[in-house]
Amino acid sequence: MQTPKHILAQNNVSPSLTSTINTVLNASKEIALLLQKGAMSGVLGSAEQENVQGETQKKLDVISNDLLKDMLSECPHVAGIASEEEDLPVPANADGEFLVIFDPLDGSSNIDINVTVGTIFSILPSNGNDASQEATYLQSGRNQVCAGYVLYGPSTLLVMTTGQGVDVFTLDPISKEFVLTEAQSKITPSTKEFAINMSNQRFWAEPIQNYVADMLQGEEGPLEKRYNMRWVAAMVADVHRIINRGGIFMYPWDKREPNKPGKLRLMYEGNPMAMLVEQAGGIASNSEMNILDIQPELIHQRVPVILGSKHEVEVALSYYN
Ligand code: AFP
Repeated sequence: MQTPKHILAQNNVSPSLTSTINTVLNASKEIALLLQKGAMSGVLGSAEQENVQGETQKKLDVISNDLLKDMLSECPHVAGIASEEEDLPVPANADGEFLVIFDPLDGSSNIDINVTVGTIFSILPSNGNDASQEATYLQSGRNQVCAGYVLYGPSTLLVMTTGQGVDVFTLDPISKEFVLTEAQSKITPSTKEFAINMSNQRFWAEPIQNYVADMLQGEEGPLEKRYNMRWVAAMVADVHRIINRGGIFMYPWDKREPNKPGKLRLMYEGNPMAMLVEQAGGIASNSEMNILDIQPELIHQRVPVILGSKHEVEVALSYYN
């Protein structure tokens, strides 16, 4: 039985980073327990407040955020945290080496209908800078020393990378340990499965309109393949399917809110997922460049996302040229 600690030791990950990751995992185990109890724990429904993105927070969004924030603040290696649910970065320990950035509960509209949600996390070096300042967090995804997600589905899974491939662990409900169940996961380069919210079609830019139209033509169209479509409304679950069996996931720029370049957040969703996808052999782009090379300007910055199986993402990007 190999736990994350064993794998991190094999990969020569420092004790301070291992301890930081372990703190995220301990919080995620508490979140998993609350989700399993569902309505019995009184945590479903709305918290009747909005987050900085103007979205109504679910009770579990707030509880998960507080659990991660409180536990990480106690970890001596954490200099500060940034969360999708917090307006501003939260400084923790002045001597901490790491910044932990997270979406505590991605796909929260799924909570009340008992469908998959997840915690997405990204860890950056603090480089001794002031963790109360947004500028300290504005590092490109290439600086991430760890990225991962915990998926709360029929079983609770941890999918993680420290830059040495992607490993998948399953939470053993008896021992309460994550156990390695797939080492060095790879995304198949070709696919016939796409994920996009089709209800936004009329708002998309021309390249994505054309690409999706060609996919919908199936074998008779220029792509000569019969595609299938899936959409879980939780990026964490859609990306997990792609890591497992390939596919392409798109949340492209659309003209609904022209001053927002996309729906998804660069630091909480784009960067960690891009690192996982790249480490698994796939590609993650904003249609113009690799997501990991974007220099963030704002902590809550949005980003268009096209990611997944290498060959299919290349085909999608060719429509932009
Ligand atoms: P929430 O966590 O606010 O529910 O948003 C989830 C998400 O950011 C991402 O995980 C999904 O892929 C996407 O939104 C779903 O968006 P639609 O509402 O367009 O389906």
